[in-house]
Order: sequence, then C-alpha cells, then structure tokens
Amino acid sequence: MTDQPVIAGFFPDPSICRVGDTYYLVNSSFEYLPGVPVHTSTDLVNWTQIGNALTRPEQVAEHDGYGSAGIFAPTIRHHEGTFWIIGTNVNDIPLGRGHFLIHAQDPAGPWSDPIYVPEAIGIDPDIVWNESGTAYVTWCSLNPAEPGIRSAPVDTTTGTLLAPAQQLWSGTGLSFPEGPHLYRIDGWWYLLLAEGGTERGHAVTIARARKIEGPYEAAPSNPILSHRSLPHPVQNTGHADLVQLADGNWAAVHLGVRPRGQTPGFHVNGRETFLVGVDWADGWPVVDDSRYTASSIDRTFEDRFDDALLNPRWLGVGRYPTSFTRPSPEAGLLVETEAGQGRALLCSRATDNVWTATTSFTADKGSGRFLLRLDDRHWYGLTYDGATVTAAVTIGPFEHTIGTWTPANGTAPVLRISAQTAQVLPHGVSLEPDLIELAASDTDGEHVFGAFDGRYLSTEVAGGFTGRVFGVEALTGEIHLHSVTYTPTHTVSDTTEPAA
Ligand code: 6LW
Repeated sequence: MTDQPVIAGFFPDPSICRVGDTYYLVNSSFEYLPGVPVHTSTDLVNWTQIGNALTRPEQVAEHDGYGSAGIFAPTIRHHEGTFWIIGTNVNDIPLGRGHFLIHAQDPAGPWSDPIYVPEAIGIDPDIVWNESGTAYVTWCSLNPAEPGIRSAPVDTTTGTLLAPAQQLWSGTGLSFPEGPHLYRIDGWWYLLLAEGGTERGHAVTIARARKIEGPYEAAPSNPILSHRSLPHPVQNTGHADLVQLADGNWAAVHLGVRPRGQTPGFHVNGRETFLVGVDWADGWPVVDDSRYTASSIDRTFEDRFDDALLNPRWLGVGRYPTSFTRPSPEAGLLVETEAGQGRALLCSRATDNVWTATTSFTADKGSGRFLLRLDDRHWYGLTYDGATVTAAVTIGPFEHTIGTWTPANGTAPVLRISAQTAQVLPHGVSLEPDLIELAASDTDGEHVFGAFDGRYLSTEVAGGFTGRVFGVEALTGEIHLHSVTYTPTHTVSDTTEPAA
C-alpha cells in the first residue's frame, strides 16, 4: 500500500512523460514564482527537481500573489525531440488569453516564451498528437454555454484552433469533471479524467473511443482510482496521468493528501504526488497501488546561499525571488523590500509531517520575519527588527502577538519553527494535525514562545489548492539572510489515519 508520496509537499496535479529511461514530471504552482516545478527520475520513485518551467516575467508577469490563483494543472509531453508544457494562468483568464503553451529542448530550461490559446478558455489543458502529427488541445471548459471537456486541433506555433472545439466525454456524472489527459493506445483514444472535486470524493475515471472526437464509452470499472470512504491514510486521490515504462509496463502518478487530526482530518502540506502501478485488463487500465513503495528520502537541507544561482526550491509569492534578493558581497543573501511593491518572501515547500526549520538573518537596515504560511491570512511567524523577536499567529482576520524576547548583545538570533507531533488525548484521538512550535535562541539559550494548533495552517481551514511553505520575508528595508535549515523527523505518526 502506498501511503507515502513520491514527491512530498505541495506538488499537486502531476503530469508525467518518459524519454528513453528518464521520466519528467510537472506540477501546479498557483501564486508562487518561479512556476511549474520540473522533476526528473529514472525509477519513478526517487525524484529530483531540475528547475521550474516559468522563470521570467515574459512567461508570467509578477502579480499580487492572490492565494490559489496563478498557475493551474500543467501537462508535460515529449514530441519529436521537443518537450511541451501546456497549462493555465488563471490570472490571465479575464484578459481572454487562455492556456499558455511553452516548449524546450532541455526540460531543465530555459523554456520558451508562451503562446496563448485564446479560443480555449478553461483550465487543465492537455496536448496530444495524432498519427498525422496534428496537435490537439483538450481542456475543462469554464464557459457555462459550452460546458464539459472540450477538444480541438491546435496550431502549436500560433495557438489558433484549427477546427471548432467539440465536447468529448464529460465523466460519469460526478462533480467537477476536469484534469483531462488523452492517450493513443492500441488503436483507441483513451480519455482520463478527475471527477468528484479535489476533496474527499476525488476519483479518476476513464473512457475510450475509436475517433478522437468520440463517441466515448466509459470503463465499466469506473472509478479506476479513488480512496473516497476508504480507511486509507492517503485521501483525496485523483487527477492522474498515465505513463508507459521503457519495458512496456504502465504506471500512473496522481495527487493525494495525508490528513491528520480529528474529523474531518486536516492536511497541511498540500496535495502531493503519489505513484501507482497500472495493468490492463479487457482494454481498460487497472490500478495496482501496492506495486511501488516510496523510498524514505531524506529531505534535509541547509542553504547558506553561497551559490550564484538560487536552488529551484526557493519561491516568491507573486514575485520572482531574483527581483527581491541579491547575493551579499559578504556571503549570504540580501532580501529587500521596495516601498509598496508587494511581498519579499523567499519560501520553500514544507515536505514532511514532523520537521524543524531554522534561520539566521541580520536586520541592521530593516526588519524581517521567519514564517510558516498557508496563505496571507493563515501564518505563524517570528519577526526580528535588529533588537527584538516578536512571535505572532494570524488566523483569518485575527493577527495576535504572542510575545516578545530580546536576544543578548543585539546578536542575530537563530529563529526556529518546528512542526511537532500532535498531542494524543486519553481516548486516543489527536485534535490537531500537528503543533507548530515557535522559538528563538542566542548564545545563552533558547526562548520558546509556545506550540500552536497546526489545523489553522491546513487546507481544510484556510481553503485553496496549496500547502504550507516556510521562509524569510523582508518586512521593511533590507535584511541579510545567512542561512535556512530544514530537518525532517520521520515518526510513526507520519501515517496516522484521521480519527472517525
Ligand atoms: C485543478 C483541477 C484540480 O485545476 O484541482 O484536483 C485544480 N484537480 O484539475 C487545481 O489544482
């Protein structure tokens, strides 16, 4: 049973392709820039992030960082020597721009400037080529007059549709048929969908047709993947993509979450990427969720920011980190605010259930904050202004100061945020998914401000499509960031099921 993700942390809506013995995988990135993380693997289990596809304003303009907007559900494919990604920047929908299509020779980048598909307004686009080399874009329509999953041939150099869009199969009748992927397999066109919404009812369904435009016949075994109503530690499973291995076998990646705490269960690290095996029976895919075991990768890191380029793990909220950071001549990184110009938050995804992160920054010319964030309205953090550390929690509209502490000698303190195992009550239930401890230390010792209920930094409370990130933000002026460390601890509670 696969109860651990192969890519942990907020990496939802996975899409995968294979070239030779190597697999490439992309995910949604929402308000965070750079966008669309690109991972690679040779065994489907161990993945390395090799870059991000959207790295510059010509591809995605900087924006206000509105939570869970931005980049939705990309598809990656390899066709005749070129990698293609098609996705949606939902910030562009009011501009009538539709999906973006980019390409690259090297999936680590650089990726091309986008072309847009303005006649295809919606989300979750897919691209596939037929035997004559014509590309088809297939997407989830947001136009109430033309609902469902729609598809049309597209000119990949201009984004123009080459024929009117047609409605394909729109699922088995569950809510939110979306996330379409089309495949040409053994003389059939297979259309894979996500249905049921991306919460506990999420499912994967499939249909097939002889012609790309249909008619589509649903698999008798639908849904072919769902954990709805099952006592499984991984929930919300859906939004899959199939891949054929070099040896001819098949697998699929899909999203899932790891809820903890009392009912309804709270997931905190967002929707993560999981892997299952796939067999074929009577012309339909059959999921085998025991084929792969995710390896327990050590995701520990310590970044002293002494490389010329930032590691691709670092993100900004609506801003590229390169627009608000620069290397310091004395080692480390300068993080700067420009009056009134959005956020200067350098952050990275939290990937584990139990972990500790620390930072140290100097604030001689400004002030900064180390924080754990679900979105702008849900974060816990430690502010340092060069003299005093102030702990605060923000839950919805309520920002509450917990306390202040002054490090000795005005030295830069080490700030610590830890996600800790929840308390287990006498009847065996944990109320919260975890506890978030905030602390600061100097050479004399550590001051712990307290440990706070982690459910307020969960998707079930905050809403949206993302997960927790942690990082350092310049609040005023400029701060000098010396290091960030991240150290996961693996415990039995990593797989605790939510209590009924
Ligand atoms: C995505 C949709 C979905 O566009 O969630 O889980 C949406 N599936 O397909 C945002 O990730």
